[in-house]
Amino acid sequence: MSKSPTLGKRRLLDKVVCPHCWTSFPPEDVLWIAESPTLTGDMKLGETERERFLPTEYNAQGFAVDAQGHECRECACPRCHLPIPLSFLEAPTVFMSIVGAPASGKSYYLASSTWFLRKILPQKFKLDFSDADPEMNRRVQEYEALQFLSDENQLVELSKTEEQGDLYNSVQYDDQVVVYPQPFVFSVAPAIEHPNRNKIAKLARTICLYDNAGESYLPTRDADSFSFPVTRHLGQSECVFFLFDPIQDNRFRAACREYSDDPQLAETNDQQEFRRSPIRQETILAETIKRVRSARKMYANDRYEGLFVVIVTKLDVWRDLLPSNEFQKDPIERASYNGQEYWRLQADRVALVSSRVRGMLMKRAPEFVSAAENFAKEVVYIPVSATGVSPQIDPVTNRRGFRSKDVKPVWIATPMLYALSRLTQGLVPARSGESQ
Ligand SMILES: Nc1nc2c(ncn2[C@@H]2O[C@H](COP(=O)(O)OP(=O)(O)OP(=O)(O)O)[C@@H](O)[C@H]2O)c(=O)[nH]1
Ligand SMILES: [Mg+2]
Repeated sequence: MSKSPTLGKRRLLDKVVCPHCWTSFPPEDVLWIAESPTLTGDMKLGETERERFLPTEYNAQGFAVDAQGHECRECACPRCHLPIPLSFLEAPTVFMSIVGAPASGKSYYLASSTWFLRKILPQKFKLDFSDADPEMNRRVQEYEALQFLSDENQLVELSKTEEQGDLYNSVQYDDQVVVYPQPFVFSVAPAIEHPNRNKIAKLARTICLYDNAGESYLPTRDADSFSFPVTRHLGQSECVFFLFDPIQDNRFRAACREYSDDPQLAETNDQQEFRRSPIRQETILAETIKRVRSARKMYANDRYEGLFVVIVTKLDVWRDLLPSNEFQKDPIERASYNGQEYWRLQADRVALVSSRVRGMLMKRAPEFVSAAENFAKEVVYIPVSATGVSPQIDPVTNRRGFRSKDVKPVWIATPMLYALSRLTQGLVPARSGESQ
């Protein structure tokens, strides 16, 4: 038995950031979760949770051994005691936040994009893209299964993300309870066939994403607080995906009605029916900017150094507002280098579409564009449709939903491919204008 916390031959990072409470700590401080069923009870998480402990013994593979002699496989944060996948100790984490108004399409975007990334990344980019912890990602998997694997004739709808419930974890600190949002965690690394497979230790990343209820981004006092820090991942995020839904904006709605009969465009004063908030999306952007600034302790004139991606959702409804026929295919292509074929992102095509979408937003929501660009150094506008079609209404039950056979997302993997190409090195190659 060894006494070293090196996790066998694995190379550990110098610093780990907890995906729950965002505390950073050296990997040797990580707690382990007892494997033995008799070792239960944790002062922060309750009596039914398995014991957390700082090990004194490790086996030859580098796994901690609990007081009953069982090999442990799971780690926990030394501050909040919530579980941390081992990949957080090994591969640098890229934090990303999905932000937007209620019903702007965040959960549909998340489900469709992860579903397609699970295909495109291995098939085209020769990358492994997997759940860093399937238990933590259970909700995303449920969304994906509902959207893509349901009975093809049945109308299904993803439910609204709640502000409480099983997407949150409560931690007891002395006399204070703090509620954290559930992170979704993915590992991305070069697969066997990837030309840089030998650099896996350098290139592998852990991706940590959050999907809040839109209400948590509204400028109200109890949306986010010390004991309910549900959007404080913004302080860590290297990439903010801000979802702008044109059909929630009156300046777009009238124009969209000329081209689409999506029920979300119906003239109804019943905000509840389509879960729309009366608070405008520019206000939500302003509140997000305020929170990022405060979480990152930025000065008034500092600009956000991360990537700010405005994802303009529900493209199937407003596509005719763009003078563009760019969306038949994903912006990726096959290329070759030294006789070896590979796939790359057509970043120049994304930039062209971004400038068209920016022009469209500038015409109808100029204050949104100017606030985003004043805040972040790099802003890109990427249109997507998570479904490719409008929701249908079941004549019998009057419920809305989509049939899995109709769902054909458009450009859905583009925001993440773009983010990976900008924020990681060597994982997703990109064609810029010069390298054609
Ligand atoms: N036409 C069209 N409708 C969409 C699309 N994506 C989502 N919707 C509709 O928009 C509604 C809201 O989408 P959600 O993904 O649940 O919105 P959200 O931002 O997660 O909302 P909250 O969880 O309340 O914050 C859905 O019920 C769908 O009917 C799309 O790509 N096209
Ligand atoms: Mg949601």
